[in-house]
Amino acid sequence: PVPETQVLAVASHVVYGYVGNTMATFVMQSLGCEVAALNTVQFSNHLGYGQAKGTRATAKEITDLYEGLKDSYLDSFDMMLSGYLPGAASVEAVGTIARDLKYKATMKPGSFFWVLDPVMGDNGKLYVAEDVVPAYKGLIKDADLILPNQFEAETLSGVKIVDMETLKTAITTLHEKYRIPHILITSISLPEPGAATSLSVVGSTFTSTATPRMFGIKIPAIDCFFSGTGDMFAALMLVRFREAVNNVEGLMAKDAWISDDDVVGTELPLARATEKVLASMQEVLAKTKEKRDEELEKHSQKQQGMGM
Ligand code: PXL
Repeated sequence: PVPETQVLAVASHVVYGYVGNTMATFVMQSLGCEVAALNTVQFSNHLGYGQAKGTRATAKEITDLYEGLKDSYLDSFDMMLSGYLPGAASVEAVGTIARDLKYKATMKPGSFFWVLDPVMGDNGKLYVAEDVVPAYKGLIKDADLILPNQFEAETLSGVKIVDMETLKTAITTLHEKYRIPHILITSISLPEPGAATSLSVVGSTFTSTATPRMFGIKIPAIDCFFSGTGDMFAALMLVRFREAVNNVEGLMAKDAWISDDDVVGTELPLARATEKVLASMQEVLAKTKEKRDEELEKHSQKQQGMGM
């Protein structure tokens, strides 16, 4: 069994519903983590509703909350999960927090691990301010596992992903340019037959001989619109990855690269963790769709009953 994991979770909070930290905190707690949630925004609801009220934390407010934890000696974190950040200055503030935690952890090498979801956009479109892009480029070198979607992987690597060849180039570029040990591209859809009914998750671990060990998992697409899936994915990944590497000495440390000998065959910890995460996602999303379909059905019966 893995000892209790102390996680600093930096993401958004919504009053109603489950996205950002509202999702990630619940997921990690339910799997036994002790979670400190540092909320980067507080909105009434997620932005998929087309409107929301609320406030964004400034970079200074984010930094202050972290300083407060330090002053109270509440900053012994094993892992950090960072998600949506409301601007370039907050991205930089979170980079500073990560480096501080990492520096502290050098007394106990390999004891701090940063899972970074570089939230910037999707489907070819940026949904953050343009200066967030260079801010992320400047700090992902300090992350241990990044979880970009296809668009974010393209933005960070500068490589447009259109086929297997460019996918490999993008991943190799990310490893080499930013020295990131673990990469998981959370959704890839290449223009190929059947692409509409399935999507792929592609991951890679950079070994001590500077070799990317890649793997891909194809999953059936569920025809339904969900919010917060990326946040649920990231939170599950943090937990399952920590479990998977628990037996591999030193793997959690950025400066202790995983050796080729440690990852023979299908034993790549990132791949094992990803399989577990996808199994949970599939189950939860199928149930979510079932419940939504039931509600839609009830709603339409009610309307018919009222002669509408
Ligand atoms: O990860 C999704 C997400 C997170 N945070 C906020 C959001 C959304 C998606 O709509 O609006 C505030």
